[in-house]
Amino acid sequence: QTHPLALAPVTPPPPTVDGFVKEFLHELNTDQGVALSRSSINDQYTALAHTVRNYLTARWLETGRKQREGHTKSVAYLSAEYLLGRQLGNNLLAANLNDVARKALESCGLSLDTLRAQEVEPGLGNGGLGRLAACFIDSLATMNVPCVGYGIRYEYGIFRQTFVNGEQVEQPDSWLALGNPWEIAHPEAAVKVNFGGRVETVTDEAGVATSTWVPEWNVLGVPYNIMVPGYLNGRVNTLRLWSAQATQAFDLSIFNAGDYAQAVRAQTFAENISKVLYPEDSTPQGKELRLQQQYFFVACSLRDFIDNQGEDFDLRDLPERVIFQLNDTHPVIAVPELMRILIDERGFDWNDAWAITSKCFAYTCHTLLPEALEVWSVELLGRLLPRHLEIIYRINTEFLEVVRERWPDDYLRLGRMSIVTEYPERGIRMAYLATVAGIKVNGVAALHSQLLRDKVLNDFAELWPDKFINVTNGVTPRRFMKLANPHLSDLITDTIGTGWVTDLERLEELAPYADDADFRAAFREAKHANKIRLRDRLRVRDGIELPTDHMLDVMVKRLHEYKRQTLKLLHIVSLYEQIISGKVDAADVTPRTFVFGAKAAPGYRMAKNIIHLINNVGEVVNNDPAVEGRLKVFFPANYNVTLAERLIPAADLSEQISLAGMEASGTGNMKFALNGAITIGTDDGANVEIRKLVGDDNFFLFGMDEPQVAALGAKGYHPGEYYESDPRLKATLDLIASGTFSNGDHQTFEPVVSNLVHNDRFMALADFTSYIEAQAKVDAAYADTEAWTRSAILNVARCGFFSSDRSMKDYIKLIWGTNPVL
Ligand code: 26Q
Repeated sequence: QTHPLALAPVTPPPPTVDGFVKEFLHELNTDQGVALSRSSINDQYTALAHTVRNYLTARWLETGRKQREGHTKSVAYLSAEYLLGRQLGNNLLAANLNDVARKALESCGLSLDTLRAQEVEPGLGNGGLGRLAACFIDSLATMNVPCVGYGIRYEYGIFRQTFVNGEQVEQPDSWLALGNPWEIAHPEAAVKVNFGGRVETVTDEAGVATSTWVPEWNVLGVPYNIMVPGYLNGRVNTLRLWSAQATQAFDLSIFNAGDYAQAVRAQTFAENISKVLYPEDSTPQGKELRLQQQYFFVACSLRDFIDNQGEDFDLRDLPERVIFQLNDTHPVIAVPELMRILIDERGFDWNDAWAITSKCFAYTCHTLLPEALEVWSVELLGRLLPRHLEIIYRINTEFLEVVRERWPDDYLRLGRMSIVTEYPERGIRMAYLATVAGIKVNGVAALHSQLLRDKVLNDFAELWPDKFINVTNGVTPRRFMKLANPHLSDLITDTIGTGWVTDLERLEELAPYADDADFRAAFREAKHANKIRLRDRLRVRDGIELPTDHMLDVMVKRLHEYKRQTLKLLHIVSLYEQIISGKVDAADVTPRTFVFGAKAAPGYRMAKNIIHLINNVGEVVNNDPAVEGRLKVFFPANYNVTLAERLIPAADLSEQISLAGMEASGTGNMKFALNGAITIGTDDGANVEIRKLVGDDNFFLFGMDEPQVAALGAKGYHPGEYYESDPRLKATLDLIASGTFSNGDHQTFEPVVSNLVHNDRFMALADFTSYIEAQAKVDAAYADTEAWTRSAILNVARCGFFSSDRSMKDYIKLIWGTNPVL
């Protein structure tokens, strides 16, 4: 009774220029409902995106079918953030449609580049953690590994940053305003999520207690699917993002029925849950809505995954079907949720439920900062998720039994390890819950993993030494080399062939060419072309006139004190101070352009003050004739993935200057090295591994290492001593304090200066001298163009390890035990 044509997915015309034109015009006419002659750029962009999507659809359906029928083990990546970046260029690349699309559009009188510029990037993440999730799903698709990414479809992603008189002002990111051609909504597959209420416990004759959750309100989770195409391999995985919607029951129950208008307004209460991404990335506030978001997407995702296993699936087999990878603690509420499903909905007893649950999760930690570890207040958790709180308490009781057995009478240890803390209020330590439940706990770079074992989670590592492993982060070479840096990519491909894009260790074949003068010249030409591309972009984007004959020195990352943007700033101000005080002749200064990119969490006062200071320093330095144009400081607003793709390939120097022991890994550092920038950096995060691979001669190391930082902290750190004893540092800070960068006003930047001199938690002053000396070495090295180029090439050649494909291989081997499936 089925039409024979319906047996296979519909495929678009062959990927020829004519076929593509046909499909594109069909989309424009039927989907957008406009003729080419009357279409807007957004119509054209949307039709183009749909055309590309159509070419991928058959593969997508096929991937889904195989995954369902194959009963293979999947990775379910649970992440509150996916910082995807623009989709069009990436998907054209993955589907090998670039040339065809360009020509097809040309034949319609349209420019592919113009249409690409129309896309608003989905900024559904804060920074490194969200971008890592995006790189990982790209790699898994490219490596043919079954994976579904689960997350939240925020209506507003990370805010858009603007500057008003040098100060950060946030604008909402209405990325969906013109539609999102890459998503497919499935309202019919919505999932109900309960909240609030109470737990009823009944005890039977045998004394066995049964708990039932009687929730108070609920919302619907509507899934939106986004394609995740592998690179040229025909696999298309799925990213499933959940959007919150009100239910009927909701309107009538907690908000008074009868008042129709009020009931309709009440819908927004439910829809608030997926309204906006929280823009904090290191000091989580225990906000109720944030916990709602976490439970919302986790409950939807577990329900979805389990239901997709089919009616007669035995949940005892769940560990053979899935590993839920927890991207930081944000989705850890999934642990008690799975227990609840197994016990309350499927009738398992506690031990059987725990036997299953404790095989289904693994936990990735992304921090070392104590204030970044999530702790949920028991009061809040009990109010929002009373049954989950009860389950967490039982998990804790049984866990502490294990601890007591191993260390009888060690009460201090019991207190230290308890999932439930009593201070400063009673709370649930989500990292501990994840550690207890996870089959593995991984840090994101070798040093970070070691510090997790030795410090943050030391008690747990003593109990379960094999649970703790390292998987060093990586980045996708598809987006961050092939797409972002076509000049260098073409040069590499011309030299060693195409294989490197999916086998990045092959970049080492470039190493011999570091000694080839022609190759070095070609490499420099690519770098220069990238500076011109960047100059053109910044000109229209920000009205910035970027010199293309300067050393380009770049620091781009979230604004945080531990990352030490102020240290970079002290370097710049110091150079300036030396010129205006006549200590240095401007003509002897190496021409350098400093570029910053950084968003501050909107509530982070100090970070915002630092942004203001950077902007004002730029204003003064850029316009002072005494500098003779040899130093420029630019801070393009709203650093995002799209800008990163232009900026990183143009950079000569990569600033990775966090206080040792603070940056878990960093991933920008990897992107720069792979694009031929040389790093000036501390011995922190993945910098350690970069330096080991590229060699000391090709890396500018400075500053204290982690043990030295710890020793200085233990001894007592007094930044004022550095200020008093180093005249260059003193002159630098005094210049800022004097009001030079604030029209003579002494108050504006007083918080930054006095914090550095009197507190300086991240020891910028202690590392200042070492940093300045390393920067002098940078200048000297840059003067020898051939030697510099050689070093830059060796950075590219030796950093193949930092492909996210390698990270994924490590996860598969050390944690997941899943297999690539064709
Ligand atoms: C948590 C609760 C409430 C509100 C916000 C948050 C929250 C959100 C985002 C906490 C942390 C983040 C993001 C953290 C992050 O991006 N960490 C970075 O992860 C990268 C990938 O592993 C590392 O390379 C960086 O070193 C690390 O800082």
